[in-house]
Amino acid sequence: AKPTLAVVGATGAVGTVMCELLSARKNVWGEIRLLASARSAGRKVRCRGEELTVQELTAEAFDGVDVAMFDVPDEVSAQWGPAAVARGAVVVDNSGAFRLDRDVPLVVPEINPEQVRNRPRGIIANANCTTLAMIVAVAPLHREYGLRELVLASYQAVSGAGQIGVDTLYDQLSKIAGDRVLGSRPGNVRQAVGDDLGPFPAPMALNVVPWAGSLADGGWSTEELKLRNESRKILGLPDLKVSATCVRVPVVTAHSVAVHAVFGAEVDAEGAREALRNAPGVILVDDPAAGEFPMPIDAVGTDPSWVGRIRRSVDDPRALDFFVTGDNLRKGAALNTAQIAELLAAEFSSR
Ligand code: 11C
Repeated sequence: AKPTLAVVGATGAVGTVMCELLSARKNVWGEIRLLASARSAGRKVRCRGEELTVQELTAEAFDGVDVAMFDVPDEVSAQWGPAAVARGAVVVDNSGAFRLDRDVPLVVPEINPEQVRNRPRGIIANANCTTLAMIVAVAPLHREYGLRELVLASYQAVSGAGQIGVDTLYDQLSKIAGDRVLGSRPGNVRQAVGDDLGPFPAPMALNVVPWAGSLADGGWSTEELKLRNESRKILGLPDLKVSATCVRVPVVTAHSVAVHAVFGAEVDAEGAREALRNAPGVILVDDPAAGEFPMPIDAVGTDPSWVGRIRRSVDDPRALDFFVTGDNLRKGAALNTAQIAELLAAEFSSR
């Protein structure tokens, strides 16, 4: 029989995309059970052509579940992930709760699919959306040239902060629409937007905010440290040097990253393009003369990471600079989770 799947957090921003993906991808699942907090229980959601009723998240709800995908905040995963395992499910968790646990593999199917079987806790982690967009493009270059260091600047969409982030940006845009003076005087935008900043520390409309996540030691943000720690774990490079600056921009969906990557060997831009042209999960969009760049407005709603602006550093023959954009709700979250879960479904079916 086909395995039973539970989707925990089915009504959130990522859960909604997950239901779209389950409708569009190969049908490898038997029953699909949608779970959410008591507040959302009873809602009807279309998934795989069926109208499913969202059930309340309880321990019993995992009875008979083979694979449970979690698209919920860290503390919800920390509590309910082990509860699902105790009921016999393998958990694929999209939160940050387990990513750096030694007994939990951090899997990107294009890079380290074999790690799926190495899951002593019964939990497999999905990386942060910014890490995922970037790492799919970095891994093939690492294989070609041997990565030593990453210097990153992100341009993160508001949907990374969930549906509340999206609603906040649209509300702010509607408040400022039509005013052609705003943005040219200090304080104007703050005044027009008002006090409702949603999940952000400053207005998002007509602005960029050099902050994502929460404050960690040394002035770093947790998001910046996730980029470092997760990249090291996924690539199996515990000593990789990574410096990141994470910035929120007024884009609805698709995170971008400007990457400066230093390798052990000399690089050339055409060789890098060739490696990326043949890489899974990557689309090369690199023709500045024709106005072709990787951009959120094109990458949104698509599966691959879009890569372009590939240049060899003028000052270091071992370094490449490039720009990558990926849909943070798809490859950055729901798609990668679905891909991992499908590896599990294949494993269960071959038993
Ligand atoms: C953001 N990347 O854009 C974050 C959201 O660790 O899964 C995802 C946080 C995480 O705000």
